[in-house]
Amino acid sequence: MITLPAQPFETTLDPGRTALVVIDMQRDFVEAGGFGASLGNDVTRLHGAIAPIAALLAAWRARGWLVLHTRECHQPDLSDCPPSKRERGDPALRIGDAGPMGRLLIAGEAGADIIPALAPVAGEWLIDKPGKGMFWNTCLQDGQREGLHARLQDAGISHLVFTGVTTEVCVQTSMREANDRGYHCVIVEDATDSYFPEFKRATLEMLTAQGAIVGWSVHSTALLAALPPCAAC
Ligand code: TIU
Repeated sequence: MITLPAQPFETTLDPGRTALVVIDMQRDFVEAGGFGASLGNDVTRLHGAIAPIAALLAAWRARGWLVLHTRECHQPDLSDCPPSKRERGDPALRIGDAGPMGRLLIAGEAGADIIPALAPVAGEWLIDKPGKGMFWNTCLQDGQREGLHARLQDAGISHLVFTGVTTEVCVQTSMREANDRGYHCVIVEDATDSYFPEFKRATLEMLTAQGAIVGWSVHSTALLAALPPCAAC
């Protein structure tokens, strides 16, 4: 087992049974002209997470460990986008409207792609999700709604390391869903970001409070230093 100097106390990861999860590092959230910007957000606030995620991806790839990327996006006919989601608030553009990177949050459009710096490579899982959490309505197989959990179980995954954006929305929802399914969850504090720094800080505190009620947090440098050496490193 790998020992991590985490918050709120030391924890462990099981090498080979730990997947790196990269939540929604899509152009629609990170770049100008996308969904995040349409909600009135300053997308540059998310850019600090890119380099730590890239370093973690390199470490996982060098060891041959599983990597999952998620994308929040909808079908072109919006059949998986409930009106309650599309009609919310007063954005400059709504989900499915045409923007500079194509239709917002629609699968197949340029804005829905993962940013080039963190693009998935062969063998990594790419999970399209219509909600904020990565387990709901993803990896549908034979009409079963819990496909991702079954796939992770089949792959022998027991521990999940969370990164990506935004901390309090899709990362937190996914980590909570995973915790309820029995995964040992760790969030990497500098590899996640929010448009609202105070929300990020509060989320990290609430996830780890009460004796790691949802899981642990760790800095990427401490995580990388704790990983076992490998031939390709
Ligand atoms: N708006 C916001 O902070 N986030 C989202 O809508 N989705 C994700 O967090 N990916």
